[in-house]
Amino acid sequence: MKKCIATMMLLPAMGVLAGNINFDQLDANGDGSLSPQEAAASKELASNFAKVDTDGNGRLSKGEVEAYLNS
Ligand SMILES: [Ca+2]
Ligand SMILES: [Ca+2]
Repeated sequence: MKKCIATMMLLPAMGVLAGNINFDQLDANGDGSLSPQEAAASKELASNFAKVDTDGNGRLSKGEVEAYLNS
């Protein structure tokens, strides 16, 4: 039971970690995708841009960023 409670307390903390990349915050012009310039605001996205951009169109969609974060 104690272990269960600890896990439940850890989950929000993990959410905060994932929240380091906030798509809507990074999408400065609100067009629903991140340009390389917008992604540059996140060190992690900037250094993994090509990896996150799975369809290779030079922009990161919300789905691409979420897929990367969940990988
Ligand atoms: Ca944008
Ligand atoms: Ca893309």
